[in-house]
Order: sequence, then structure tokens, then C-alpha cells
Amino acid sequence: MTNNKALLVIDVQNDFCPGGALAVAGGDSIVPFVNHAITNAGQASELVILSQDWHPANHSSFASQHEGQGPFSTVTMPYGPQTLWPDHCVQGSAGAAFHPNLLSDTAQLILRKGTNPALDSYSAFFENDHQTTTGLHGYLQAHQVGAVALVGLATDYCVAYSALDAARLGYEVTVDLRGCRAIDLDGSLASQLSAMKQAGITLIGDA
Ligand code: VGL
Ligand code: ZN
Repeated sequence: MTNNKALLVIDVQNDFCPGGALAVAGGDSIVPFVNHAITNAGQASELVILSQDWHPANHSSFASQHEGQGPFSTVTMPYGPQTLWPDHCVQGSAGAAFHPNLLSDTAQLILRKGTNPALDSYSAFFENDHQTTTGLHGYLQAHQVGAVALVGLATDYCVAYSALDAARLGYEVTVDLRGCRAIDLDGSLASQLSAMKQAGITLIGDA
């Protein structure tokens, strides 16, 4: 039986909000919507899972760790191409904390990802080698979850990677774009929206 549902709230952290190290335009404006989704999920006895981007200070996705490379350039890592970012969501920093207004107390699980300095993790299910698991699939299976709904930051990176992995793993997937905002680097938003539609993911609202 896999008739339970889970709400996955992806990376609603200060560094992805205006004023943060990797600010997403309007990132903080989703918080009231996300809080409603959290409250509604709790009332419907659905699981609420929050993910948190949680990098060591020397993380290899940081441009600062690559001599001569600036943020938003791309390097080739052993596991494939990797976009380089400004230092962000460093473990224990104020930027890595959840947005102060996020209703984080009722979540059953807080999943931290991106902790291996050698490997980035956009998806809440698999790291960027597409092999190393975070354990989320096992957790959801243990709780008989068959459907997941996603909101959070950023639409075209961690939300889309998580949603696409969830669809590949056989979950029924909904992304509520009213609770998401995008980075939109080199057309990434358009291409990820179309990839999600192709994968049979239900998109609610406008990006
Ligand atoms: C994210 C880039 C780098 C995200 C995390 O949460 O979408 N994007 N790390
Ligand atoms: Zn990151």
C-alpha cells in the first residue's frame, strides 16, 4: 500500500532569499504559500519533509574552490558538468538556516544534502552523480508514500531535480509553482519546466 502523501519543501533557506548569498528573485515571497501548504498537509495527515542545502565551507560546487573560475561558470567533475555557485548554505551559517517565518516545527523529517565536499546534490533523492542516495526514497517507502507534492527553491534546480527523480522512482508528482521561484540561468527554467511536463509531472500555477 502506497496511498500516503508527502509534501517536500525544498531549500527555503535564507541564502536563497533576497539578501542571501545565492538570492532567488522573490524567494521569500513564497513563504506564506508554503506555510499554508505545510498546515494543510498536517491537517490531512500527510508527511511534511523539509530539505536543507547544507554544504561544508570547502564544497566543490563553490566557485571559490576553483582557481580562475567565477560563479555561474561550468566545470567538469568526475560525475559530469557542474555549475559553480557563490559560497552558499554553509553548514551552521545564518544563510543556511530556514527562512525565519517558515513553519518548520511540524515537519517529520529535515533532510540535509550536499554535505560531501566532492559531490553536489540538487535533488533530495540522489546526489549529482545520480547514484548516491540521500535515503529519502527509503524513508518514503517505509511510510507507504506513493505521491509527493513539491514547493520551494529553486524551481529549476533543487525543486526540478527532486521532482524528476521522484517521477523516475515511480511517485505521482505535483509541483506547485505558486510555492516556487527560479534562478533561471541560461534558459534553465524553460528547459526544466518542459522536462517536468515530459516526465508526467503535474505543474500547478504559473512559473
Ligand atoms: C540550489 C544551486 C545550488 C537549490 C542549491 O536549492 O536550488 N541551487 N545549490
Ligand atoms: Zn547548493
